[in-house]
Amino acid sequence: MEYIRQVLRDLQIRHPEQREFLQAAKEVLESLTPVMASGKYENMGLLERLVTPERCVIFRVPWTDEAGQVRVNTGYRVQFNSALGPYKGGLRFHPTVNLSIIKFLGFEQIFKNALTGLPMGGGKGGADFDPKGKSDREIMAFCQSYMTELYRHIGPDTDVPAGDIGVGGREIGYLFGQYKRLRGAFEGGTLTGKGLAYGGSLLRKQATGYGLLYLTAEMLHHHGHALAGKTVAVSGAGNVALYAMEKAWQLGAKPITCSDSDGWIYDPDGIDIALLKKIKEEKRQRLTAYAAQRPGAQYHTGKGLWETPCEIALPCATQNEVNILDAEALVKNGCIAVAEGANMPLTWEATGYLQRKGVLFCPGKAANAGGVAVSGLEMSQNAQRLSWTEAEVDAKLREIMASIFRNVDAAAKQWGREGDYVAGANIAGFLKVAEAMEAQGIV
Ligand code: NDP
Ligand code: 2IT
Repeated sequence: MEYIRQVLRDLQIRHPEQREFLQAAKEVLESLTPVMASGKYENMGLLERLVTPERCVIFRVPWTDEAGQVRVNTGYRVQFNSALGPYKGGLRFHPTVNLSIIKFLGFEQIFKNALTGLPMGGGKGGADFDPKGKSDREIMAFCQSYMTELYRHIGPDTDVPAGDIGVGGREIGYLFGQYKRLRGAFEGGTLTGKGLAYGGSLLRKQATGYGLLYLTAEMLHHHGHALAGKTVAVSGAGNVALYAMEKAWQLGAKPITCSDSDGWIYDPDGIDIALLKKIKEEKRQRLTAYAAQRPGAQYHTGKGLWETPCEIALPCATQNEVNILDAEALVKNGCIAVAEGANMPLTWEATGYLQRKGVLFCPGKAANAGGVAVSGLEMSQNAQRLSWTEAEVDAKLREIMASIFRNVDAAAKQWGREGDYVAGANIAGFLKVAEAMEAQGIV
């Protein structure tokens, strides 16, 4: 399709250094071929508008470390698309953060948020700050400085940030405190992932991992398999991975691996969630501490996790962590389903390989949408000044994940790509955003 090729070529020429963003744009646009046939989107420049953020804010974040030394990081907020609602998406604090990473995440978020069925546009932000090894006071100093610039760009009806890698409950607390102080008002709906004591939603912390398992169970069931009894390889040991493993156990499956950026754990008895929570959430230790306290668990440095035989693989750490060699190992060892807990954890080649080999594959924008969905529910509760019970939020999360799977499956069928959930998710998300953009005119 010439129009799609043209838009991708122009992007490549304008932003040759934005590798991750180009990868995400290519994956989405190439799967839109069937819906571009009418030619109407080309005339209205819809794809050109879609791949161009409405606004990118880049700013200096100065802070002082424990030694009294002033340090400077770069902060970002990309407000990508507001056709469906206020910009919505997390903040990532990690030394690898740059404009390409934030644009790829913001771009994915547009379609993910559309799939939830809730009124949220797409955005993402963060900083190249490394929270590892920092004291609580240093984290607070950084968060306060970051918010001192960001606060003028966000609000419950404009842009609503939340967590992502390196940003959890502690960071959201410090960010919210500074926002409230600068605004001079308690505007709960400006940030999600807040603590339960000050306007957070029950189950937001668990939502991405739990939602991933609800969707995986739906996908397996639809293809005649059960989740119960399956062996599950999980990567990462952060927010998404932890609660994916917890829900896997609850649904009768057995998670046997997890990882951090130094190495990975193989635990033949299944990962001990209580121990892992203590190590990661309470003590902020490395996975070597898990191996030291868990008889039978093996610790391996570096990569190699995907060589572990498993029936289901759930990559929950970071982008491009599963390459073609990993995908080949998964297929060789009998893996039947892969669902992305992280954003874009599979390379383009790895995704294509799994699909050709008949492995069930669900992309992150559908599989990990439970987190932002419960963020949307947190916004609703804040607007109502009410808190829903855990059972209410869980029932809504289950229904949202089931409906995402139904819509993605139906779109794939309708557009001649049955079983291709990459195409299904991209097309279903795109059509909703495109309809809203068309209705709102050339903006
Ligand atoms: P956390 O910071 O809680 O955990 C991240 C985990 O991934 C850690 O174990 C970390 O190891 C590992 N990791 C991070 N970067 C790298 C890297 N470059 N190489 C190897 N391992 C790495 O983040 P989350 O669990 O919140 O996020 C994980 C993924 O899920 C991300 O892709 C995020 O975008 C996505 N996601 C998160 C949602 C949420 O609600 N939090 C919602 C939807 C998607 P280490 O400690 O060594 O850095
Ligand atoms: O990638 C994601 O969907 C998130 N990090 C969660 C975003 C949110 O606003 O809850």
